[in-house]
Amino acid sequence: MQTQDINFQNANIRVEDDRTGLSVEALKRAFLDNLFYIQGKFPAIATRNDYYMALAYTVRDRLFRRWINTAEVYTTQGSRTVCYFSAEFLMGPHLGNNLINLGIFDQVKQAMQELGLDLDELMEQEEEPGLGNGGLGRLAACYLDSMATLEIASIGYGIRYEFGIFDQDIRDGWQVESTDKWLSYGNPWEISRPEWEVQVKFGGYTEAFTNERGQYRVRWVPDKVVRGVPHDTPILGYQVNTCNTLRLWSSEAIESFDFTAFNAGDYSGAVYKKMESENISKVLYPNDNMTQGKILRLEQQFFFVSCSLQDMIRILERQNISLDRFHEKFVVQLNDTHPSIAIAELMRLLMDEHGMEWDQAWNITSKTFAYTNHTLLPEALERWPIGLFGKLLPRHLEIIYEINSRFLDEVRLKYPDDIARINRMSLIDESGERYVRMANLACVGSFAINGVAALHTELMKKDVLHDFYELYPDKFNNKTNGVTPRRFMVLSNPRLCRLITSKIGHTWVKHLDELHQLEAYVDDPEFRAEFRQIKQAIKQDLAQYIKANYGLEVDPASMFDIQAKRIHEYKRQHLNALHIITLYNRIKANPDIDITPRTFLFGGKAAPGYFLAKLIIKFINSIGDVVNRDPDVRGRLKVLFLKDYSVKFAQRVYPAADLSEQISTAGKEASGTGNMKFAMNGALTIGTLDGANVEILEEVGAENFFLFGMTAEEVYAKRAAGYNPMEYYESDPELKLVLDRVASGFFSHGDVNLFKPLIDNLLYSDPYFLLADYRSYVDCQDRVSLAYRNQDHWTRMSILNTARMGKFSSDRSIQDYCDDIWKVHPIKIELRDYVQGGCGFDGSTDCKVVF
Ligand code: 26W
Repeated sequence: MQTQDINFQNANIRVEDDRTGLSVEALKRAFLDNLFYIQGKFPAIATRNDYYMALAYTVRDRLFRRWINTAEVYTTQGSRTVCYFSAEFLMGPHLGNNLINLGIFDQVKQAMQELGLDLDELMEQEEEPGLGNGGLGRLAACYLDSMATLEIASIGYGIRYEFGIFDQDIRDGWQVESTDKWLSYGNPWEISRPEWEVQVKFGGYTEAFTNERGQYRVRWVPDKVVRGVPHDTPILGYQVNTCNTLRLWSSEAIESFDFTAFNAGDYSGAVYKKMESENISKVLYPNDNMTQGKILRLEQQFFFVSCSLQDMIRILERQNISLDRFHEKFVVQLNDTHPSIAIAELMRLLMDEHGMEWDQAWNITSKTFAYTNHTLLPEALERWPIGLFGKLLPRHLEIIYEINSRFLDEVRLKYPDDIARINRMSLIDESGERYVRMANLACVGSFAINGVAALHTELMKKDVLHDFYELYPDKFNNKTNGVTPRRFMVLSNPRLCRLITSKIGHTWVKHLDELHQLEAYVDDPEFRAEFRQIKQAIKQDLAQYIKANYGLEVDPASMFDIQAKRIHEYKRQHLNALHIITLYNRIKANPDIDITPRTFLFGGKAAPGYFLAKLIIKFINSIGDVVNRDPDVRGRLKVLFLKDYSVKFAQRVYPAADLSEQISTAGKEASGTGNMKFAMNGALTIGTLDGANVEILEEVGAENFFLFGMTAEEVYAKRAAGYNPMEYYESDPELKLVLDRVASGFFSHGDVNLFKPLIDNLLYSDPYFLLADYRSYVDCQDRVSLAYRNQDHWTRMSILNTARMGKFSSDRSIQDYCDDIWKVHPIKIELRDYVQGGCGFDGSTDCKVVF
């Protein structure tokens, strides 16, 4: 770069004004500049997307200054960096969030208005990166926001899927999937860094040899090598200058064509190899809580983990820090077991590529990783058939065998002759076909293991990871999940936030506990009225959206009863459906019955291969078809399935809810995070004692929460005693009528077969105890209906929910991770002036920026 030629003095003025200036004038100028010089358009012919892109680049410039600044400080000050390894990051749209965190939302709104544009419309234009399925991916995104806000040096490492979670359409009541082409208009928020690409090996074989110093070594001879190219997205904290990095890897072929094959005339063979390499980061697996055992999935996991660890080693080398100190400079948080192959890969890198001996490599590795468990469902526990694993990762299988043999010696020492225990704890499942157990690997290779809510951590210790808890009790800890109030309050619910700020000031956004101060206003009728009017106005907006997009009239005065989350039997959307039919039956039996009007809204995707989940969607839509049209109902009940639930849409839904449905079978939902987002926005929860519901109940008080259903212990006991759902069917006439109506074809145009799999499942096995919880649920819903009739009291409860949700900020979660697991501290980033200050360009400092 010809840096000497730059006239710094003049450049400085320009940089300040058009690239970094935050005034309305500077923003307008920069926006038009970007429209001309990046989009190549003038206003008369620019599309809405051109405007969105021009604005995105305008905002990006403001991020870059802070990003470079942050990278420089991290490089020169050498701090411990948290590396968050996750196969999913469900970031949601970037534009609005960056405006909030930069503190320029109002300025940009005004700038756009002065140019005749509407900021809301431009934000609507953004195609969100749906690089995750649900809770786990969204949690990773909230945690990046909080780490930056708390000024913690961190990198999010993951996969840049070309196609994220599928788009969902509903046709004839059924879910129909189509590919998510989020990159088709380009992505202004990322910057690719081909100069930092790495290579990743797959397959082949290993061979032992003795090196020149007479040491035993192993060499891995792969049969496939692919390139990993990093794509970086800046992650700015709220009202700080810390701007961290989300680094996502995309896979590419080593050579565009395999020229040996090409020259030999095998053109299609050569092209095939390229395609195969690029397949690795092609598409997100759309399963949530269900393993599929596909080789491509293991390739994805190994690919991003290997890229990331090599990247971390490169960063250390550039800083001239010895690899012996890897664990001092980095801590890696494993977001579930999906990245747990990292434990074997770090061992391999340290030993085979960097010449370390086993003991030293293990010392480093076992001080580097911490593991978060996100699910107790047995079908979600990852295990790979040995044959498949060894074929793809022959060297890692050897390393895992060695870790296992040393580990089992330790177990034997503590529990001599306890063969059953040794079999359970082995990294290899040998009870039938042999498998590698990824959770066991994660437990052995990590210095900390945590669950995501108090109840979940207890159940984890009691059940799935019990043996590991007995062996390593000190490794176990709880870190209750949290969500970012920036996206899920400030951005999504500006009206409520203005009201809150008018009463208690603005610092609550960073210190969510301060919401407690709202309790002082709960008896103030004016405050209650304002609070209620805001909810009403938001419901009105959603009603309008529904009318425009679905042609359905819903009454904003009715109770908005919402269940929005992945569709899964354990989450029991069908229990909610049974309640709707119950109310419908009551109306049919007595058309003049006094029923609290409700609008039932559902949203969520089903895994494409999950038959019953897809049937539940059809079931809800079929109920809607009947209920919404029945003149007897006279608009008192409305049922709607909102298609293509996403982060963007979630932001619209949470603030509009009166009632939040958190009705999973106790013991099944690890935490839940939607439950927190609803409650923060003043929805009341109807829920079981499951996941974080337990802690929400504890915070808001039993009088402000609608609790029903069996406890986890009661569920276990009932299962152990032999559960017979038929008994409930026989003994509860209201329940019987509901199921009989469905079975009779009432909701399926007389087709008695359509919902038979669902009904049979409930009557003959009911693995999630819907029938056992039905009565308690319906009675509780009756209490909800009654409570809603006293709007003043309802609002009071609603305010207390918002006021008492401080614990569930992801800032609190991240602070706990920092204190108890990562042992890291904030690093203040002072904004400095690059052009005048130097940063190596003009020789005034000797820093090297390596991020
Ligand atoms: C390998 C297939 C697979 C895919 C995703 C297995 C498991 C998963 C995730 C762990 C599922 C998931 O998202 N779990 C959710 O994690 C949230 C964040 O901790 C919790 O709030 C939810 O309760 C939990 O279901």
